[in-house]
Amino acid sequence: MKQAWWKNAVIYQIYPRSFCDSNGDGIGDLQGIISKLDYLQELGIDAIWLSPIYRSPQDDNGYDISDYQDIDPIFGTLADMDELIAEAKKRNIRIIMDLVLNHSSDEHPWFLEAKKSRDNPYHDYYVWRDGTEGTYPNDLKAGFGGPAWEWVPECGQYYFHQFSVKQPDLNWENPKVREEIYKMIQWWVDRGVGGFRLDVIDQIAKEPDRRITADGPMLHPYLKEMSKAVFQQKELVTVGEAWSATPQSALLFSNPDGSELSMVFQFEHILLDQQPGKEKWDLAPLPFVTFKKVFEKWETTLYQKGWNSLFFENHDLPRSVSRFGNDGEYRVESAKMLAVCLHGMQGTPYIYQGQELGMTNVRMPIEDYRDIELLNMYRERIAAGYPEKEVMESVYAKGRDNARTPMQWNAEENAGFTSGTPWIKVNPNYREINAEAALAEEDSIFHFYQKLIRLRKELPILTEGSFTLLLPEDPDLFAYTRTFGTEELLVLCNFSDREVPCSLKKDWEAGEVLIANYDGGASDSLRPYEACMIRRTK
Ligand code: TEU
Ligand code: CA
Repeated sequence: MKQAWWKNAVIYQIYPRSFCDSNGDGIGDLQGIISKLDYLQELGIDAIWLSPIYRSPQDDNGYDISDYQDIDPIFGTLADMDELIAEAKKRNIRIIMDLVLNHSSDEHPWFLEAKKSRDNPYHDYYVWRDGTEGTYPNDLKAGFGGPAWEWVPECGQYYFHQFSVKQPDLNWENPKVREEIYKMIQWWVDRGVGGFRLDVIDQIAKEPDRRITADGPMLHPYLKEMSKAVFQQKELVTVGEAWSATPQSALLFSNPDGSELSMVFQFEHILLDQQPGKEKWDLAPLPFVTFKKVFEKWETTLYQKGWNSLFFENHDLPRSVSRFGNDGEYRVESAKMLAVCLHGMQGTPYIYQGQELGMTNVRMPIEDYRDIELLNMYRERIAAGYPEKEVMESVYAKGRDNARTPMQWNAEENAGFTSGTPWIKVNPNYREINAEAALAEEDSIFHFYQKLIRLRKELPILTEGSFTLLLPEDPDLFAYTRTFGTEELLVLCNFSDREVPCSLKKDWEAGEVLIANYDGGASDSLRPYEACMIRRTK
């Protein structure tokens, strides 16, 4: 059987609002993306995951959809979308759409009908519970703060929302909802899209009365039904976002028989640098040894029985160079080291826009932030008496806007992102960190990523090889091997800003260095954030 194309693919995520603005209104758009396709082709990626561009009131930057079959005017038109799909195709790039199926916008026609009365034909498209005003059905909380229930006087009922009040949860128990969704997905497949990323897919099968939000009993049956209805055609790739995923559930999600999805995004490595049992805003240092063991667990459990997706960044997360590397003195070295660490593993790697430039977190006054999650948290914590300084430290470390400042294209005003006023401020470091500078420099992070992507195409061991963690207890080094037939690959990464002794390099002296972020150097130590990949034959 032919290997699925996405097994040695690298996928690039675009957050359209912040990528490239073609018409000066300060918001990135589809024509802006089209104008940068050559850049992406040069990087070498196989597919683009587009964060939502559907019609939306933009309460949560497009993750609140009011028409699944239209493009929001701020991003362009359906004709622009067709053009993007066609232009990408010319460059062998597939377009992956972001499907938000757990909830819609409260401005979606279904919801506008549903909230009119209990006997409206669309009422049952959403999740309602009886009650009296002021007494919530239960104490479930919404993702973006406050209760998960909102009162609608016309119905004398509450609707359920796991995210903002403007994101009512769809009722997957209703077969009509599922049918409408499959029809809509097929419509996009027919337009030529190459796959889908499924937003919070583990939350669709909720049972709020039993306080079940993620991973409900009906989740996998629904996924199997949807997969059969629309995903098993045209080599589509599907990746589910699943914060609740465990290696065991991932074996179901990514079963190689194709009965559910191609792969899931799991977040175990992302949830480590916070205080146990608390929120992401409650900061804690990264437990590095656990971090390595988490990857080991995922790499070994899914080997030949499932499929991993590999990522350090996305539009909800801080910049990896600031979070796991060093965004000061060793920014370039550590950005490359993180790339080697991730791209050496088995699974499909994802690059989030700007990661290939080593873009960093940002620090701004609170008025300059735009994210609903961050702003709600700020208000709640200040009201609860947290010191302002502490709240801002959480914002700087974990706020989603870290990833949403405009893409840095060049050293001109607003980083070349827009000729107008950007919807969110540009990171002031754009004069140094930008695509134009990276393209001009042979040793740039961009060219390093380009090489890693090429290696994945050339070396089957990167796609197929088994994973063995070395030096599991080492507090600074992340070292592992991949093995495939008679070939072996060593991946060696120093996560510290100090020179660290290491004998592995010497052991592998006879091997071929495939990629490294330093030249030469001692054979018995690794310099700050040094990383390399070495191949040998047994
Ligand atoms: O994110 C899922 C989600 O649970 C987020 O709220 C996540 O926990 C948070 O951003 C991390 O701090 C998805 C989308 O990726 C996100 O952008 C949306 O806001 C959310 O779903 C609602 O659709
Ligand atoms: Ca625009």
